[in-house]
Parts: sequence; C-alpha cells; structure tokens
Amino acid sequence: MKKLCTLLIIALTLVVTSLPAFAQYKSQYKLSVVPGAASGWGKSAQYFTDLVRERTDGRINIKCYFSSQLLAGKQTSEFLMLRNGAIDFAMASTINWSPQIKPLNLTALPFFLAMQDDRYKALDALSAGEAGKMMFAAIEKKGVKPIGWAENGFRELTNSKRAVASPADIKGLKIRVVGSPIFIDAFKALGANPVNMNWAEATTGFQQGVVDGQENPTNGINIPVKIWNYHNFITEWHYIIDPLITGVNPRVWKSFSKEDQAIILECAKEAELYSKAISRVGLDDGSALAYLESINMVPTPAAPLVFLAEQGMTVTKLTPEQTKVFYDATAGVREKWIPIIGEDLVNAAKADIAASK
Ligand code: X2X
Repeated sequence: MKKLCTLLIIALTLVVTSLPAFAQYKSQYKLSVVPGAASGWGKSAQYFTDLVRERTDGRINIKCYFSSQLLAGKQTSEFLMLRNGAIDFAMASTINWSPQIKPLNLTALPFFLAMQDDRYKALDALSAGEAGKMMFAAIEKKGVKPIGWAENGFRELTNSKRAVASPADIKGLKIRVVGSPIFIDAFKALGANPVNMNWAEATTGFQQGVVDGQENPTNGINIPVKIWNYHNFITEWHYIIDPLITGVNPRVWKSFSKEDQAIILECAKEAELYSKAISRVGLDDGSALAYLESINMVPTPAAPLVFLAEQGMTVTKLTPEQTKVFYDATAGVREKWIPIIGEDLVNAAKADIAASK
C-alpha cells in the first residue's frame, strides 16, 4: 500500500511538472469591441481572435464581446477596465482611450492628416515610426500592453439636413460625437453644436432625430449601420482618423509563454493588414483591394462611395482647397491641443511623415 502511494505521488509529480506553461491559461479570454460584429472593427477583432485560436492550437481562446457589452455601454471606461483586469484584451480606438492617455489625441488633431498628400501613407509612417513608438510607450506606462495597430478609418461627416462643403454649411447642426473633449472643441470651432453620446445609444438617437448628424468611417461603420436610413448627406472630409490598438492586460500578457507571445504578435500583425485593407478598400490608391484579393477576402461593397450614392446619399468629396478652409477654421483647436498631446510627439509625427515622402 505504502509502495503504491509512493508510486502514485511520483507519477502525479511527473505529470504536474511536465505540464506545459499553458496549464495556467484561462479557458477563455475576453476581448472588448465598442461597435457591433458587422463593423470593420468587429470583423478585424474576429479575424485576430480566430487566428490566435488556430495558431495556438486552441491554447489561447479569446472571445469577442461586441457592442460595448463589457463596458455597460460606456466606451471611455474601456482602458481602465482593461488595466484593472476586468477585461483581458481589447481592440480599441485611440478616441476611446484618449481621455486617459492624452498622446492618443494625435490622430484626432483636426485636418492634420487630411492635409497630407497621401493621408494613408502619412498615417502608416507615423504609426510605424517614432510617433507610434511614443504612443505605445505612453499606453504601456499607463498600465496596458499594446501589441498591434488596426484601423477604424478616416471619419466622415453624415447628416440629415444638407450637403456640407464648407464651415458655413455645418453651422448650427447638432452633431453626435464621442465623449472625448477634443471633439467638442473641433465641432464648436466649426460653428456646429456637438453632443456627447455613447455609440451604444447613437443609432437610436439618429432614428429619433435627437441629433442632425454624426461622424464615423465609411467602410468601417457608416455602411454596416446603414447610415442612409437616417442621413442623406455624407461629406468625405477625412478630418481625423481613429487607428485601433490591440491591447492586453499586462498580467495576462506575462502569463503567456514566450512562444505564445510571439504567435499572438504575429496574429496582431496580420490582423493589422486585414483591418487596414477593409477600412481603406475603394478609398485609397487600390492597394487595399489588391491585398484583399491576395488573401481572397474582398468585401462587398468594394466601391463604397458609388454604393452610398446608390442608396440615395449625396456624396460630397472635398477638394484640397475646400479642405484647407476647414483646416484654417480649426487652427485654434490644433493650437490648444498640441501642448496637451505633447510637442515632441507632434514633431516626431511630422518627421515620420516627412521621411516617408
Ligand atoms: O463611437 C464611435 O463613434 C466609434 C464606434 O467610432 C468609436 O468607438 C470611436
């Protein structure tokens, strides 16, 4: 009997010590997404988590929670919940984290990227460059591990009242914006009447006519939510962009083996390519479509502006001269926000963009 017990203990010890590190992994991890599953952002998060599950042979099983489910609808509390471990992962907009991390307002500086020759190239240069490193360092310092970029998209204005091609046209319009202060400043500078509203309540607000308009990306949000059901006018003004950041709670990140961390980073990189492509298709120089064809994942519609016109929307595309009028009208907003974001970061972004030309 004693012998049997000893053998059993030896056997058990052997089993326990030979168990790989993933024995301590959770059976499921939670990833937060603010908009719905049908958004480009939702699809990007699903793409990322599917890849991770597949490449780790199911060791890391991440479930996407869409529509701000984990946030009780309050999107600007996401960063704090991820930091304190209530959430394990998030694919998050810089906009929703910017109340806690001021440098993330960089890409929300009105018309800063819209004024560049190639706004996508400029964005890629800054996110892959020194500015991107500084933004990631700021996130890490505040207690979340950033592991990759993705993209919601350049944000375009829609409204139910009239075509907007100049600041005079937007004057007096009630526009729903996210609860991040730079938006209030930008829309006030244009003479509009900005109203804070969580995305979770926004479509009901559009339906009830509580606001006249809103701003969100064409491919990523406006088409998936069928914005033409509420608004007949869209202005492609590219005034800001919200890149997305995939982030992990640092304790969760440390619990993964080095090998699994490497796999997750690789999946985040591929999700970035996919996410950028679905956000840009039909709106860039054709690179996005070429990439989606190469991975056999071309979405419909692939020509978003034609599609929106077919749904009855009046599409106004600003000329560089018209963009410049908006740029000048928001000079005070950039002046106020550059010191809050950090002069160093803004200069680093300008240098990254200049070096990419
Ligand atoms: O609230 C929005 O407009 C959305 C869904 O784009 C963000 O979360 C930034």
